[in-house]
Amino acid sequence: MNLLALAGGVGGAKLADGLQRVVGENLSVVVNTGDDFQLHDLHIAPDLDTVMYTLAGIANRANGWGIEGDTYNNLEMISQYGGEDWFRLGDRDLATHLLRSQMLRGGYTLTHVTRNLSNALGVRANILPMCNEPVATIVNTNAGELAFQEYFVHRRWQPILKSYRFHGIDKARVTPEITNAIQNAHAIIFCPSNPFVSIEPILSVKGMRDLLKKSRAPKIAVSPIVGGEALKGPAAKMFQELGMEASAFQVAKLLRGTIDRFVLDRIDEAQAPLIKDLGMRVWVTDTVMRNEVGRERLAREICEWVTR
Ligand code: FO1
Repeated sequence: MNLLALAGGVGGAKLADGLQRVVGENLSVVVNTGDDFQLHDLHIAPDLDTVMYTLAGIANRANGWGIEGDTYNNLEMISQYGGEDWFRLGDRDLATHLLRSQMLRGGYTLTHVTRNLSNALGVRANILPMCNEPVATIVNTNAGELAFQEYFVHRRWQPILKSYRFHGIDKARVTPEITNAIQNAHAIIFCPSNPFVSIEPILSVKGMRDLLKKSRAPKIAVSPIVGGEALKGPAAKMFQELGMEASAFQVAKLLRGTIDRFVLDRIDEAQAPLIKDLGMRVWVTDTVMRNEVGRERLAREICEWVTR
């Protein structure tokens, strides 16, 4: 069975890992690149790397991002020079950014570079950046307009969000690799990633929504909001600041018209009838992936549900 997953960072990477454990190289993961930015003249792609390291089995277990056991000698030196040290690039992680930047400067696409790096790390799934063109998520907050990592990491998502936009999205196009993966997918899974700044940038790439609409594969979303709280990061806070209730039902409403099935945590079971009323089939299970066993179990349940 060919699976296509849409993912942002840590939460999405966990389910992608579960799916890879079930179908191996028959998984393609389309990853948000709106979080990408330039630092020390390097191209940093946090979500791509989080997915890549997780699928390679080398992600830092405590953070979910970065590499397990990495050291920070370069960061100490940057700090000593008075350079920008708020974004913690580990020594091993730095190699990824150096090589990626070098290959991009050499004229290779981000899709090509990502395949190269992830193959070298032994990743079985096909990790696909949402587009090859640069796209940058910009948030408008009570502290003014901020680049995404400035908001997320430097300011620890404390500014109040008013709105957001994806700079460069008008020039972004679905890649041939993504077109192929969507056309061949037997199921399309929206991982539990932030609907505003992880899933929406992917869907906003020109051609993406049309391709998804044309696909007859079941389209299943797993809620990143469980019991009114985000599994990780600012999603719940963002819902509130944008004037919406932070709930699985609200996630389903945002994705109405794009998905036809919804995976709901047991804790939110009372919302199942509301989501069914949106015209979606609902599967209630334990969605919080505490370890690798949990990731694989959830992935397997989803695969069995769609083939039933
Ligand atoms: N997140 C942090 O909260 N602090 C960091 O210092 C940090 C460094 C970092 C380095 C490489 C990388 O690939 C990711 C990193 N992240 C860090 C995570 C990341 O920027 C965010 O979690 C995502 O952009 C949101 O999906």
